[in-house]
Amino acid sequence: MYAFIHYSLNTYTDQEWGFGNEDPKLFNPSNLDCRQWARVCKQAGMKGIIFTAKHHCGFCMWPSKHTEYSVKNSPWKNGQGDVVRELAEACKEEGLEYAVYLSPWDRNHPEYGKPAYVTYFRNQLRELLTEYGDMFEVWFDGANGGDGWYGGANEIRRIDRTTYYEWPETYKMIRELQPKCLIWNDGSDRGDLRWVGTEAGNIGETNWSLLNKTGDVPYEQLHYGLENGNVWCPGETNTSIRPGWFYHETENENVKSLSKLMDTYYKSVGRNSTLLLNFPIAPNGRIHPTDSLRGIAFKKMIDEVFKTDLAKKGKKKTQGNETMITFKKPTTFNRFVAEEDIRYGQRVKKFSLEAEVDGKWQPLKDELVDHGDGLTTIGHRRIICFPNVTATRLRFTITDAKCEPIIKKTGVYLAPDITQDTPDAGEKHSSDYYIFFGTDKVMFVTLNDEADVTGFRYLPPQDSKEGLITHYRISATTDWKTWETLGEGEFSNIVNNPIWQTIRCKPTRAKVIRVDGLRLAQGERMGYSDVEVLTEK
Ligand code: FUL
Repeated sequence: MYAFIHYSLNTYTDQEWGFGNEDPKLFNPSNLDCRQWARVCKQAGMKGIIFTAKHHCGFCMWPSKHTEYSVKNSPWKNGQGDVVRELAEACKEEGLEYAVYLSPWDRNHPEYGKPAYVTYFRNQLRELLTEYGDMFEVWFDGANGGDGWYGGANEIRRIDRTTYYEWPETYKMIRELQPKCLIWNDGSDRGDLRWVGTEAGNIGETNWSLLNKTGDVPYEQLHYGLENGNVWCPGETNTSIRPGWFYHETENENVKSLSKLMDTYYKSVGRNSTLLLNFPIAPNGRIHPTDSLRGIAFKKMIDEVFKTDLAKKGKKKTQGNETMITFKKPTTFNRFVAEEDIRYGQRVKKFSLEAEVDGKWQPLKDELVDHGDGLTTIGHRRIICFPNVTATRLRFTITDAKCEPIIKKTGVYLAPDITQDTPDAGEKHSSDYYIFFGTDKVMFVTLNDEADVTGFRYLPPQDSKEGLITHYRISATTDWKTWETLGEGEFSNIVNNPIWQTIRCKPTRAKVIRVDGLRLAQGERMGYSDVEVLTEK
């Protein structure tokens, strides 16, 4: 587990993606404290921190020599500050590893889309690789919505992701300057780690750490890996402790619950993946207390669950592909852990798990999977979760493997019940409206009674990109004749992170809200999972 930290001008504009024309003067935290970030992350069990040195808006959190669009033109520390340096030092003090996210897409840079920008990008990366000590990873996000400020051009610029950034050259530079630094890239050139195809916090229950060296990586391969791939490329599950990546005050009530975080843990670390958990920084320059307390509670719960290996209280005997654990007395447990020695590769393809209850063998399966029993490959670590079972023996049998399996560890645990904790804290669903479509791209939401509307919320389709609105216009009327625009813009990052989107407006009298889907991610007909109209109390 390691932490992501999202912090940039977006923190001050309440956005997920900046357009590139936001004023550097907005960056003026009252109490920026990278040591607080590092302490919280450490106590939350994180081994390192990956920091958004530059997000898509192009604003640099370090005083780069190569641009004026950075902290050096902000009022913070009179332009003398360097967040990257403060964080690198704080990590060192706390014994954490440090890394950066450097967005290839830059909505500020005038040359974006032209060859000159690639040189600029590489120069920035060189600065980060040479002036701040060792980095454990470098994160190149693949997002590219097309439009941006681009030095005032204010236009859509499309690039060819497979050729434009000349990744082989850049990789060569990274390998030379920091040979141990891992490359994360969801672009075309294979990095050392792969995205898992979703930002919801789960990887496939069958997760091979292999991909093919070349060729496209469709969703199935991102999520499940490739059983017979020819290059080692493990999955890194990235998700945020809140719905969004950046801090939004409106999400203070939506920090993920402990049970949601544990679910994420089982569906990432417990599925042969690393977990990259994001903590957004609040406008004052610190991790919000709700997030830090939740993060620390998360680590405490992991420690609690895995405190006692009940197998150690019994007798374990391995013969061939079968491991039998015999307990001294009937023992209650609900988690099983197995680990392969991945220095020799990931070999196991299938196994079974059985508990002897009252003298009868009964099969166990992973209750967190949607299909099958989840007893497939193992890899670095596989955690199988099932309801409490009280058994005298437990039998773990490898039934299929690529070649001789090498199991490093097995363990049996009893996790405390935390179901009283609200599982999906904060995501309300309410559809008290009459909704109908004017055309395929115009939706009307009629309120029961006229009200002073202060905002509108949109929950996009959850299972596909079809009909998902990326650019919207929201307007309101009381009489179907005069319409007032409540907001128009982009739902940033909605494709990868299809969470509730909130648009706030000055109180406006309305009976009907009109939603125009100006651009859709896919398809011709707009879709939604739910909508909500915010009104004055
Ligand atoms: C995405 C980006 O577009 C988001 O803003 C965020 O940085 C996330 C980690 O990756 O693709």
